Amino acid sequence: MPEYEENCEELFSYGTEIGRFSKQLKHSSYGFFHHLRGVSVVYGDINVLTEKARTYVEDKIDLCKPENIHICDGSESENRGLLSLLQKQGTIEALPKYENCWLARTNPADTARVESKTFICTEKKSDTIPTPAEGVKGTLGNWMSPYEMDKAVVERFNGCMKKRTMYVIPFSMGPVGSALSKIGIQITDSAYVVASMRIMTRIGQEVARAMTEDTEFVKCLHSVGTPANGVVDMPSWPCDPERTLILHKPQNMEIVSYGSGYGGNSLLGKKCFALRIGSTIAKREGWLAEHMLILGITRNGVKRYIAAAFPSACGKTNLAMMTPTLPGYKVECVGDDIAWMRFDENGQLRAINPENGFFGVAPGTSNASNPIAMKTIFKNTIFTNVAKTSDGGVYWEGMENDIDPNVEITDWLGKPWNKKSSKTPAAHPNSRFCTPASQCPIIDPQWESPEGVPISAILFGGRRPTGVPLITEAKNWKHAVFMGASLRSEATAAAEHKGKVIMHDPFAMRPFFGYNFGHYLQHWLSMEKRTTNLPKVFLVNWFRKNNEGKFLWPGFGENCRVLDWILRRLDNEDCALKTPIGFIPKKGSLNFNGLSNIDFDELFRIDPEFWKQEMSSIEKYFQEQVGEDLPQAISEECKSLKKHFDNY
Ligand code: GTP
Ligand code: SPV
Ligand code: MN
Repeated sequence: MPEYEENCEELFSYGTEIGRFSKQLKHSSYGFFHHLRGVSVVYGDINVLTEKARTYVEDKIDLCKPENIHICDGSESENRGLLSLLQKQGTIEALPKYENCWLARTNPADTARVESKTFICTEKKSDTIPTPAEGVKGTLGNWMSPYEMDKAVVERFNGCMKKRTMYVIPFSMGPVGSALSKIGIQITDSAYVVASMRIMTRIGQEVARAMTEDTEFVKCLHSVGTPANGVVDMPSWPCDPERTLILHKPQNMEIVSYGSGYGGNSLLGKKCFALRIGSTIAKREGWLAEHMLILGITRNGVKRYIAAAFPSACGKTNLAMMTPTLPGYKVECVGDDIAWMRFDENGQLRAINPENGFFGVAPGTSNASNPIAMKTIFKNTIFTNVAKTSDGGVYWEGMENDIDPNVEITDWLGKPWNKKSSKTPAAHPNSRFCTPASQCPIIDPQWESPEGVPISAILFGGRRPTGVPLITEAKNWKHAVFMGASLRSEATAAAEHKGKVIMHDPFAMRPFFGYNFGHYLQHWLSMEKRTTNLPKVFLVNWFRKNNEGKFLWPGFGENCRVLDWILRRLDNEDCALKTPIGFIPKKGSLNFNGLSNIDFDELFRIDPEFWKQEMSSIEKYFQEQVGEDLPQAISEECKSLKKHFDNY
């Protein structure tokens, strides 16, 4: 009994709503009070963890030395407690215009993924990245040795959670219990991360209960960190940008992330697990973990599913939720960022969305561009780094026509902002909404189907202001893999790259490969052996511009015209013209009904000068970056196309 009294004191000194909640809950549902490695468990039931999971947590307690421990159960009341704690800490504020919506402002030094600080750790460097040519800096990922990783982890994590709460989040990527799903345990010292993970993944008791001692899980350790000099710049958003590191050790199914609270750096189920670790599991098990949206499209009562890989901030969320402008079409959304796909016993490619929410780019989202997103995000949503209106709502670039013109605006940094006089954007270009997928009014009825949805076509795409046609169909599977490998796109605000340089971004996966890109290409090529029913593959480009720098294509809902052409190709309609770079629509075969001023010729012009340069760049990229690891089939595709344009 004295121990219990003492614990109540501790709970009180935990000092927050959540502490009081825990006290109530402990009396009611959790029964006895517990310690783990001498540290009090102030919330949740450690007995839900498997022996292996508990051992993992204990190890990290010894390393991080938290003040107390909170085992997440995923409940509504837990969430309310966390949100109220975050409010007290000044991390989030309420947005009273909407229902259960919140605005978080990060430290301005922590606003995007940091690719330069993201590493894969393997014994052999060549398992992680291809060997670049002499004197060339590799750009297909960063490698770290296990020795360096251990050193970096100890330097940063030893005692990093002193005076902080360690949250333990059991989570599932994919519907709980589906054979295609995978489980993770994330440890974090950020309540913002817990609240966001609760939206983005399935978390808590339900997941813990689905685990047995045999359940493998991905071990995810995260701390926002403290700068080496001990000075926290912004107490409402602690982070350590100088020493940020995002580490992955595929062999141990382990992720360690330090120093950032933002997005893909801290919501470890997303890029770290579902793509980087995921791609290594997929390679081993014979499936694909890809940076792809999944949508269903119905035409004439026939429904098909399409997956599409575009680099970060290049249109996945928008396409996944599009409102078709053509009558008779219906689009439904399965996922907007990640697809896990495998061929079933009948040779049909099937995909699941391993996520449970959308972490979507806010700027550009409006009732005109993406009305479905606008119908999704105004309840139960955490907004990060958007601007705020004086009537308790949000604002970002693109929402000009969606707000009351008389409201005052406070920018993402908390400063007054005025459209006429302010020279900086109101919302950070990588500001985002974090919102439950189930709220999407066009969420596909099959979105949580444990066996996944059948995929008929795969799209690759990027931001290419010049040269690349609106749509091109691959000639065959090898050419399709070559198309994915040659993908290039303008840099965006989703990571730290500055300016609008055209970057190579093979398969829209450059920041997300968990292993050597050459081996990844081999894996894609090998799919041909798994089925006689390969999906058709297309390259799209919504972003081609005219001489005046204006987009040639209206995009968004009008992209259904391109999907329509794709569906007709799936039906083997004779509407394609063979060109050296693949099949393009025959003139008149794209449905332009109701559209005016579309310059078909310019949208589809294949400029030999452009393609000569493009093929030189791609060949150089493959030689310099992939070298010996480039599969012969891809090098042959490249050579023959280059030769064609060299001889033009
Ligand atoms: P991540 O979440 O970073 O992976 O990004 P994403 O691929 O989901 O990109 P998203 O759909 O959020 O789009 C990013 C930006 O591209 C937004 O500002 C959109 O307005 C813009 N965009 C999307 N689709 C189109 C389009 O068809 N045409 C044009 N011009 N812009 C588009
Ligand atoms: C991306 O950058 O591709 C995203 C956002 O989807 S993040 O979760 O930060 O990776
Ligand atoms: Mn993404």
